[in-house]
Amino acid sequence: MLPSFVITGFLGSGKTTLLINSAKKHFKGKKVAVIVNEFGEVGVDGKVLQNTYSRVMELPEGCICCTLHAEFEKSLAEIREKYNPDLLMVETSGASEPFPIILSLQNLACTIEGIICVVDSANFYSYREDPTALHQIGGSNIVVLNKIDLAGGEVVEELEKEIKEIWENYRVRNAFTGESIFERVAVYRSEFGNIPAEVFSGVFAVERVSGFKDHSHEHHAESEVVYPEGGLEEVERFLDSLGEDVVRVKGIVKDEGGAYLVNYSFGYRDFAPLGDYLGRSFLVVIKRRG
Ligand SMILES: Nc1nc2c(ncn2[C@@H]2O[C@H](COP(=O)(O)OP(=O)(O)OP(=O)(O)O)[C@@H](O)[C@H]2O)c(=O)[nH]1
Ligand SMILES: [Mg+2]
Repeated sequence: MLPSFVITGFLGSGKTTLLINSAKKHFKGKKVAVIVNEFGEVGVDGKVLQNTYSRVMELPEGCICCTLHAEFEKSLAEIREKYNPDLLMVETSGASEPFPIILSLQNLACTIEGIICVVDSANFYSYREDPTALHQIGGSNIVVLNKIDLAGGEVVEELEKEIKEIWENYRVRNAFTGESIFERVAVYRSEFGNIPAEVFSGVFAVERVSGFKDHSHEHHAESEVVYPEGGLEEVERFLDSLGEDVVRVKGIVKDEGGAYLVNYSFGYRDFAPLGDYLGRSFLVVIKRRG
């Protein structure tokens, strides 16, 4: 059996950042494979994670929780065969729900060591009505309140209470017994996804689940790709011009000094230097659907 963790959470909440920081802190000397599924037809996270993990598989466009089952299973089989990892991390797209992936993983002889939902503490109040966001929390047994550096202490306090209420209302239950399928749940607070080693120690392993009633869901976001011709200055102007319906922009843009990873979520922007990149500059723009 291959131990696995699933990382879920709203667009831009800090899932990839958590994966990068966990590799540095907790996975030294371990063979860790990563599968990442992104919303939008061009993948960004795979390119970023490749600098940290030696085996990364990207599943772009389409959602592993509805249309990409077969692809997901194929990727997993390939990774196991070629790399024989000690541990698997799956980053799901910010627009998908964790539970169908849990069922797939189980069917593919993986144990579920934890389902981590990353919450953007600074912006939760602007996406808390989104049903996908609620199911992501209810379908997880570890919630990480991330970006606490951008949120006030009181807000984080309130948020923790609210997460526990959501857990009560949305927690995944066994369809026959009505019992929660999670034996242990916990809330952590973090900056840049830095969470303690105990999260990865096995204490949050989820029992094999069966009898779960799947529910259909819709995606409440849509994406497009734009190709900037200029450098970061042009990107700045583009970001300034965005409407409120845009919740996330990410991409790789070439400038005089080299390539940059561009991140924008809820008005915050960040340009981080990114080693070699020979492709064309692009930005994936994700909007709320009407
Ligand atoms: N200030 C602050 N910024 C953060 C923190 N965690 C992540 N970020 C920034 O938030 C942006 C988005 O982070 P990602 O890790 O790419 O988020 P994600 O959830 O993987 O995003 P998607 O895969 O697009 O859904 C990046 O610019 C990060 O540097 C944090 O704790 N504090
Ligand atoms: Mg990501």
